[in-house]
Amino acid sequence: MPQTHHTQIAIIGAGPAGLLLSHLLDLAGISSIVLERHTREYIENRIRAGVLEQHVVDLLCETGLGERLKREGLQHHGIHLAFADRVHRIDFNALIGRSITVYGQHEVVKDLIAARLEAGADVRFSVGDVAVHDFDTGNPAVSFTEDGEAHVLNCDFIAGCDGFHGICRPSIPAGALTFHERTYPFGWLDILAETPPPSEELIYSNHDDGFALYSMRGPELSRLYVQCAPDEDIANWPDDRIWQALQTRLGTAGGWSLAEGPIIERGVTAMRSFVAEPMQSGRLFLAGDAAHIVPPTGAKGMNLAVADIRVLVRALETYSASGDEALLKDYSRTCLTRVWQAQRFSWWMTSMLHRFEATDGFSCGLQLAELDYVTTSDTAARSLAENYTGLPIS
Ligand code: FAS
Ligand code: PHB
Repeated sequence: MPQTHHTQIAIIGAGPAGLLLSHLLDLAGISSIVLERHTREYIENRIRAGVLEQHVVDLLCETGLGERLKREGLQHHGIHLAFADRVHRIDFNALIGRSITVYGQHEVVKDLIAARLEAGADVRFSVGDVAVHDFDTGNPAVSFTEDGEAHVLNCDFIAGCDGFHGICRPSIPAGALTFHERTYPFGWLDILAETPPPSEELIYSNHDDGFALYSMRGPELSRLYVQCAPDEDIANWPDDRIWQALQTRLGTAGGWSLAEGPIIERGVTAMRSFVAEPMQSGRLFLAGDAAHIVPPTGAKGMNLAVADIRVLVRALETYSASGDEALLKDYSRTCLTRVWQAQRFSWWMTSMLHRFEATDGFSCGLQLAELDYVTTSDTAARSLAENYTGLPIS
């Protein structure tokens, strides 16, 4: 017989979405259990996003998770665009008085897990066979195995925070969701290298050889990306080829230099835009990558997950306090407004900065005109700055 448990909110996935949901629900006096298939160690060392929008930093600081973020996060007031042997700085501060913070997603996850466990929360790692049931009824449940034992978790609602490859979205009956997707004819080869970044701020480079991004995780730790084939075999990229590509695509216009150093992590990420609509089915609510994916050029992935969680917490809090389901019913519509804005911005940054196979003379001209406009018109630069630092939270 499976062991049975009860909680108000069953949360599938201990990524930024699932852990932040559990944290904010706890602050609202709502119980939850988080089920994660990987080990704690694995998810705390999984290198992913690195840019936090202002509203995310504010939320983490306001809810007791800002201590290390404030100490180790790198606040940036601009980014650099390099193209056609020119460089231009988009000055967020001068344009809109806002900033971003560079702080690794895995650091946010570490802080969240530490805070959850310190609060005595029920976060279960290395669980298996997670399946969701009866979310079209008033009594949803989640079954899972732990140390070979079968368990059933009865709950009021299920939060599907299990990412793009999770089980929650595919559990929703076919036909109930509509999918909108765009794939890109390239990917990103990413490295983490023990070397100082070429600039204190991020550099986005549109180069004849392809896109490159120069980011960081600290003054001696660079996070670097080069455009590659979508199904690139990393074995085709020995260290010297990676460094050659990064040196070339950095160019000379910015007067920057990139010192080569030990590469401690590398990978290839495919690029896609994806939206599932609606983001809910009965008492199952999808949040973050479980519902939408953006190409990382706009640095929106993790920030969108946080924005979804804000909306879901407010709706669950209102329901738990008064039984009023209006905000729960409106969850998808509310989230999707911001999701589509982030999709537009991420597609625009990706289209403006990457080399497409079919880049003919005309689309090349358009790309340069786009870059020329955004670097010579304050109105256009302000729009980029507003979207990059994070559109106002409703
Ligand atoms: P996550 O994918 O982070 O978390 C989902 C969790 O659910 C995972 O821990 C997973 O193990 C767990 N899970 C899945 N199936 C399960 C099951 N059946 N049972 C139990 N648990 C299950 N964004 C950027 O802005 N910049 C970047 O550079 C960047 N790089 C990225 C690189 C990669 C390889 C990926 C995949 C994404 C990247 N992103 C980046 C986007 C990323 O930041 C996501 O938007 C963010 O992780 C979304 O957070 P979650 O929705 O919590 O999903
Ligand atoms: C990162 O630092 O990992 C990063 C920054 C900006 C992006 C994508 C990734 O657009």
